[in-house]
Amino acid sequence: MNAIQNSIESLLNDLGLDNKLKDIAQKVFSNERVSFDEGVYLYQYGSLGYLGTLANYIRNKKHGDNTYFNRNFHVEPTNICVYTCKFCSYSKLIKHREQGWEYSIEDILNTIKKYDGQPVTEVHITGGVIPKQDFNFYKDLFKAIKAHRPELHIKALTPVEIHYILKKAKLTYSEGLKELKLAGLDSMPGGGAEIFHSDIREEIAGGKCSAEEWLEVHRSAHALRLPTNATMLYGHIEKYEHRVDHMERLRQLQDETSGFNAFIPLKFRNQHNEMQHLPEASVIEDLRNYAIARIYLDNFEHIKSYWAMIGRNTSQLSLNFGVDDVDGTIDDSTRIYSMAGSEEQHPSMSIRELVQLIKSVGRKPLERDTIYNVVQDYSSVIFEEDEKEKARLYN
Ligand code: V47
Ligand code: SF4
Repeated sequence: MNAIQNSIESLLNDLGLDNKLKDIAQKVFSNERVSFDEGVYLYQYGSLGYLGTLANYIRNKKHGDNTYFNRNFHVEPTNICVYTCKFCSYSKLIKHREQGWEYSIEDILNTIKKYDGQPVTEVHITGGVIPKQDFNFYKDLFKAIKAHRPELHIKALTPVEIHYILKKAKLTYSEGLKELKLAGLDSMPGGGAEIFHSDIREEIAGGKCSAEEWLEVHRSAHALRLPTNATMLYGHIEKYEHRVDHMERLRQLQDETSGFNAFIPLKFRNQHNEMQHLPEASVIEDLRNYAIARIYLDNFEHIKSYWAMIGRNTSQLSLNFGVDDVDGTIDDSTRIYSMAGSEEQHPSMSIRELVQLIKSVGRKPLERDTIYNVVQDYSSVIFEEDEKEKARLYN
């Protein structure tokens, strides 16, 4: 045993940890993978301080202080949906379509045009699932967006939508995704994953694509060099072992393809949905969950706290619990979380606010594009308003 390992050993002894937590910490410090049982043990017995220390160690080793955000906006083509996920606060059934919205390609293009001349880099497109918005609708939509603004990155469609539209079009995932890519699709977001385990998935999201189908769509996307993200909806009826099972399946696919960019834990928000009787997870549990994700998903480069869903304060705290990305400017263009009770009722942050959020916890703000190329380093950019505030506080 070398000197560093000796001092880690004695530090761990001083912390009064049980042997299993000590072993897990040793594994993390020597870059070894944590097992399924150890993942469950972390959820059961890892304290916030312990988990934060390990996750922060990994985060700092991977990224130092680098913390990423982008300039993005969302398009939600419809909130009408053939599915009835119990956690969803946003969708309306087709029979109540008069209560929802359903945009045409022209409507969406008009939204895209509102950003002409603004330096946004990504449009995130996802929403409900309806027969009318089929494979050809999305192909034509992507072509129209690219014809208008070729450099705008299109991150669009989850396996829920892909599975539905391609089944209807009688195409395999690979055939369909190939055509969508040719039409302009650049990458896929991480939605629709919920909890993979069938005991939970059938209860909260019965009828939509299965875990195996979700994973297969991402496998096909990765084979076509379409990068994707992955999410996990936590804090409802699932148990700790279901969360670890979810991350285990993602870790295995990532071993196979290396196609995932970021993992995004999504906290279940309980307003205006069929599961509103369930309490929400605490902030402590949110932070523990980010930390365990950072520890367990050793082959994921990025862990994102989606500030529109978790709120900007928890997102800021998460930067010391394994998170290195907070998502983007959003420009009040998504309704999914405000309708579910997020504290961010009109999610929109300026570059200055994002930079301030990151800098004030001692991290380095980097604007990225969707695939994590750095667009601009903001660490030494000074905003006039912040200078004035500094002068007021100091003098
Ligand atoms: O799949 C719906 C979730 C997801 C609720 O890839 C809810 O960069 C909590 O996936 N409480 C869609 N969550 C959003 C999504 C996403 C968001 C930001 C960035 C990226 C990315 C992906 O929202 C759905 C579902 O899991 N969701 N309702 C709710 N009440
Ligand atoms: Fe439809 Fe998505 Fe809502 Fe489920 S979460 S009901 S698939 S919009």
